[in-house]
Amino acid sequence: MDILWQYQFRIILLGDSTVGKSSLLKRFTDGVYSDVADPTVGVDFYARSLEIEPGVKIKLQLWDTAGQERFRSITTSYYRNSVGGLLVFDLTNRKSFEHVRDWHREVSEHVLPHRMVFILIGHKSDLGGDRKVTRDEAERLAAALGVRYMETSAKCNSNVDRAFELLTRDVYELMKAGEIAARDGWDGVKSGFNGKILLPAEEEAERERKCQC
Ligand SMILES: Nc1nc2c(ncn2[C@@H]2O[C@H](COP(=O)(O)OP(=O)(O)O)[C@@H](O)[C@H]2O)c(=O)[nH]1
Ligand SMILES: [Mg+2]
Repeated sequence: MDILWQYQFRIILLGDSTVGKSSLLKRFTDGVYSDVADPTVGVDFYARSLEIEPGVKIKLQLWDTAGQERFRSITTSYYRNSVGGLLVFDLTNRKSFEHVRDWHREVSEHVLPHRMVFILIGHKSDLGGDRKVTRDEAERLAAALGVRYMETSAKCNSNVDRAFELLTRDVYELMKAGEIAARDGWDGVKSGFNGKILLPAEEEAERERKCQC
């Protein structure tokens, strides 16, 4: 049963509209894909747990930016309360690739003095014939930004799990090294240990108890 977690990481998806952010999330959390994604229907966040090493389960809270992709329309707290981000572009859409630097700059500025861990995602790799961005130039951008690069397809379920796992692992390693830590008033990383491991139901009760004060 999927009830215990030691840490929760809050991760956001960034990138232009229609690059495939919601499709990536649906594939990763529900295992489904639809060619007729409706941009107006979406949930705020998705969740899935990963066992990052034996006995260490990390709950990922994955936030979608449905309808807010217009540059600078996303609120600062949305960035600030996240520990990781997938910078997504569409391999068949040159403009979406050119905007990656803008997304990266926008977010990095807002989370200062803290840092966000990113992974660059070239998405829709199944549409190889329509490719407008080479792997080489995407890798060069990733190197310039100091992040990993991965090509994914939600349609063919290629590299989707792997991309989320790699990002999670990077955050986890930085946390183990003490470079990222849970802080009061910050939702990026939460620890399930509070002397004991809380079950979700207990957490709920705990929150309700606090609210009555
Ligand atoms: N060929 C292909 N199309 C995709 C893939 N992922 C998403 N799409 C399509 O791209 C369009 C936009 O996807 P969506 O997830 O809504 O993008 P968002 O606006 O970034 O959330 C939809 O028609 C999807 O079906 C993929 O991996 N391959
Ligand atoms: Mg969407």
